[in-house]
Amino acid sequence: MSDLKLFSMPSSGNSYKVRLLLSMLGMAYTHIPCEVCTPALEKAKEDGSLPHGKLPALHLTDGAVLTESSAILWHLATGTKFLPADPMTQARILEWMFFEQNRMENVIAIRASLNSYSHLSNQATPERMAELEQAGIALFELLEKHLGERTWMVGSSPSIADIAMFGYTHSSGTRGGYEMSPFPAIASWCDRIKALPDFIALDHQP
Ligand SMILES: N[C@@H](CCC(=O)N[C@@H](CS)C(=O)NCC(=O)O)C(=O)O
Repeated sequence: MSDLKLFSMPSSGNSYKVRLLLSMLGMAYTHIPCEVCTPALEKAKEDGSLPHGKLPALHLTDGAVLTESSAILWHLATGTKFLPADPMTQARILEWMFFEQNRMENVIAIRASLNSYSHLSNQATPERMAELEQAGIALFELLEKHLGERTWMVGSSPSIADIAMFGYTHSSGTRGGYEMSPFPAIASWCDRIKALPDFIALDHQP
């Protein structure tokens, strides 16, 4: 049996989701940081540590390797308070996790990447940024309505739906360049997540 090992990108929301849950679960692991455009990332790709060529990748103690942040969150949260056993609650959690990957990530995370990674700046044309801004605002309006009516994304306690949705949403203003003041329910929800025990910020490195 080897240690639990996480290959993760320090600046990435998808990797952050996994680091955040591991912290909240109090799980010990070895962190292998692989930042974008660094030799560490190239090495991890070349030596087979990233079966799909992407981060995060969790190397389990039995040698299995799990990729895709949502699958990793689901695996780690199984049997914990972050993934209640009730089937309808689980379906709702999946609903938001798919929403995050299919609707949010390709707008919010892309705008943040174009805004903050210098190697992508040539793709950050005014037209593309404006298009992503409008698409993001429509998503935040939807999320604002949802969170205006409840405390957590699903049910009455924080779950991996909150962690998945928080991964990029929390830094939409600072990294994505979105004006977030019209969305107070989203801000309050972010504050509730930040107040949870063993919360860590994106830039906290294990
Ligand atoms: N849907 C995947 C996305 C994985 C992904 O695209 N990871 C990016 C960072 S957010 C990555 O590995 N980029 C490095 C590269 O493509 O070379 C997940 O949620 O894990």
